[in-house]
Order: sequence, then structure tokens, then C-alpha cells
Amino acid sequence: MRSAPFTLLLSAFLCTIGCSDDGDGGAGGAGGQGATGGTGGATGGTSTSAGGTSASTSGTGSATGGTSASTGDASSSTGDASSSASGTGGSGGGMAVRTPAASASTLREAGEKANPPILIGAAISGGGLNNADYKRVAAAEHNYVTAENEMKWDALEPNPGQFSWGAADNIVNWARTNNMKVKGHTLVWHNQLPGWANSLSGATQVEQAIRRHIENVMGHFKDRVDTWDVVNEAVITDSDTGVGNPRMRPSVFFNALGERYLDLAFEIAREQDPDAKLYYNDYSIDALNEKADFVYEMIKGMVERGVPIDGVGFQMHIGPPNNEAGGADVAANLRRFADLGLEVLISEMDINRCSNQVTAEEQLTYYHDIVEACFVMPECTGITFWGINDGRSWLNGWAGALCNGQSSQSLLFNDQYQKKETYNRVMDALMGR
Ligand code: 9MR
Repeated sequence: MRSAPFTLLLSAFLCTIGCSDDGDGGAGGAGGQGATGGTGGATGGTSTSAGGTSASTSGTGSATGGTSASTGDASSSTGDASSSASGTGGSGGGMAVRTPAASASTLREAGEKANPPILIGAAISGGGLNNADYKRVAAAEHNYVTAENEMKWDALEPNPGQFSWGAADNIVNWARTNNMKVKGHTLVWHNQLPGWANSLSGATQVEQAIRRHIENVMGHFKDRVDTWDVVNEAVITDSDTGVGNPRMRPSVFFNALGERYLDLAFEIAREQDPDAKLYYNDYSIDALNEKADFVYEMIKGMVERGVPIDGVGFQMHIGPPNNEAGGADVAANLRRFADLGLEVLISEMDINRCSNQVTAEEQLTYYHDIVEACFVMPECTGITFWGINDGRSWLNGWAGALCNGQSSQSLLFNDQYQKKETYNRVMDALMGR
């Protein structure tokens, strides 16, 4: 396992997904999917224009008490696993467990037959859906979809009040045809914002833009998308590994509204859909580190203020440019968030092998132990991998990932769409092995 000092040293000169000046959305992965490319969709449907967190470390607050098997509809086909989360949190209630399937031949089946079920997701790109093997593996092995780029602000609202739905609709409709649930990603994020949104200023302008965006996007996908990353990556540290001076990230949103932009976004989202699951999502908060502590206090404050938040996504990008996290650390971290009464999710998992910072053996251990940490907790309602096959990983083309033209070897399938040993280790964890 990589020692913290080395990680720190390395991260001191890396600046990638956590940098506040990377608003152009980056280069896209080796598969050629750009951040804004080729929506090809109808435009129109415009405008319904309306109108100090402390950084203290907190205990893990692990639940104590005996275990009790939870019950749930293990046979549900697409598995509304999220419903199983309610009522299981809270430090006084004893720790429930998830029971694995007796047998399963795909990840999806293992998730659906677990009790309670757990969603098994993948980031899906429009480009990937042009490939028959990609589509076959994606649908056979997963029942939860996150659009890799096609539902971001720049893709959906390229001009103020003018929406472009085509590329996102393709993914959402493909998912639904294959009985997969969709997570909307992402409503309010400093990155992949169109230029016009980035140059807004003043509380009124920015609040109106947030409102119009959320209302139109959630309105368009209503009845097709019922889980949302409402706010993404609102916190920054000096290093992308989650270390050093955690603070609210400067952005067009934070600069105009302060921290209350998070409350506002969740409240508008709740007005739009009283039943949707509303999540906060961030990277390098996977382990018990400074950024995770800061985000914990931020989310705790929101829960205490009655902000309508249902859960937190832990991206779980392991290896450069982000943090490393062992299974025990992940378990303790997820537990304290679940004890706030929230769902927790692994939302963007991949493990980068470039530069051998994570060895092949460590990668297998991480995949098994991190998936296991989530799987055993009924409050952990989904595990999403950030892509299908290595060749299309965003990491391959991302400078801070240190790949230098090589494959990041970060996912569960190789370029021939064959299962890798990483797949087997994930399957073992889902089967309680
Ligand atoms: O995988 C996405 C890549 O194709 C884009 O170029 C990049 C631009 O920011 O965004 C990637 O996805 C990110 C996700 O939306 C939010 N968390 C970090 C992910 C990896 O950078």
C-alpha cells in the first residue's frame, strides 16, 4: 500500500480533477468522448426562468449492537435498493447486514438477488453505445446508469435557457429499455459549465440560473430519472488526494451565494420531485482524510438544517490523481455518514494502475475490500464503476493520471470486453466471499 508521504509528495505537483481552473472539462478519455461533443439532439423547450463549515475532525460514530439480518424484496428485478436504506441508519439502531445471493452469474444478478438488493452501476458514454460488445456487457452486468458526460450543464444547456436533450435522451432511453435505473449527473458543478454560466455574477443572476437549470432538467427527465447528483465536488483541498486546507471550492456558485448554494440546489430539486433521491457527490473523500472530515461536517450541517438530502456518493477514484483508501477506512467513513440517516453510494469507482503507484496485487485487494465495505452495509445502495472497459477510461487521457499514452488498466473488462481478475474480485465481494 502506498505510503501517505509518497502520495503527498506526488500530489503536490499534480493538479487535475480537483483544480479550480479546469473549467473546460478536460480532454475526455481515450475512447474519444469529449465533454461536450456531439449532442445531435433537438434544442428548444426553453426557459421557465424564475425567479462556515468547520473542518473539525469527527468521530466515526459507528453503530453498535448486535447484527440483524434485514429483510427486503430480494427478487425485485431492477432493485429499488434505495428504498431499503431508510430506517437503517442511526447510531442507536444496531447494525444491520446485507445477505448475499445464493448464486449469480453476473454482477447485476448478484446485486439484484442480495437482500436487500444493491444497484450495480456503470458510467455510460454515447460513444460506447455505438459498440455492440460495449452495450452487451453494460446491460448484462449492470442495472444502474450514470451518463459519463451527456447530462452535465454544458451538454444540456449550452445557451441560457436553451436546452439540448438528444445525447442524454439516447442514454436514458437505452437504459430504460434494458431495465436499468438512471442517476442524473450532475445538476450543479463548477466543471463542464458553459462559458455563459461561468461568467454570471451576483446572487440574483446565479440563483435564477440554478433554478432554471434544475427545473428544466429535472422536469424533462421526470418519470425516467429518480436519483440525482444535485451538487458535485463543492469542496477542495490543496492536494487532489484530499489532503491540505480543506475548504469550500471557489466557483461561480460559491462566489455569488456562499455555502448556501448547496441548500438552495437541494431545495429546488426537492420542489421538482418530492420522491427523487437527492445526493451530494465528491472525490477523495473515500478514506478518513481531511477532505472527508470537512465534507462530513458540511453534510451534517445540512441534515441538521433540514436540507432535503438523501445520500452521499463517494466517487472512489483510487490511485493517481486521487486518493487511495483501504477497505477498513472506507467502512469507517461510510458508517459515519450512514449514521446521519443517509444513504451512501460508491459512485464512480476505478483503480488506476498507471505508474505502478497501485500495484496489480493492491488493485485486486482494493477492489475486493472496498466493494465488500459497501456491500455489507444496507445503507450502501449502489456501486457504480466509472466505465466498462479499460480502453475507454477517462484516466487514459488525463494528465494527472500519469498514463503517458498507456492504458490505466483501471476497470473490470479488457479491450476485448473479457472479464479481468478485477471482475472476479468484485464478484467475490458481492457474493460474500
Ligand atoms: O469521465 C469524464 C471525462 O470524460 C470528462 O472529460 C471529465 C471532465 O471533467 O469528467 C469525467 O467524469 C468526472 C465526473 O463527471 C465527476 N467526477 C470525476 C470524473 C472523472 O474526472
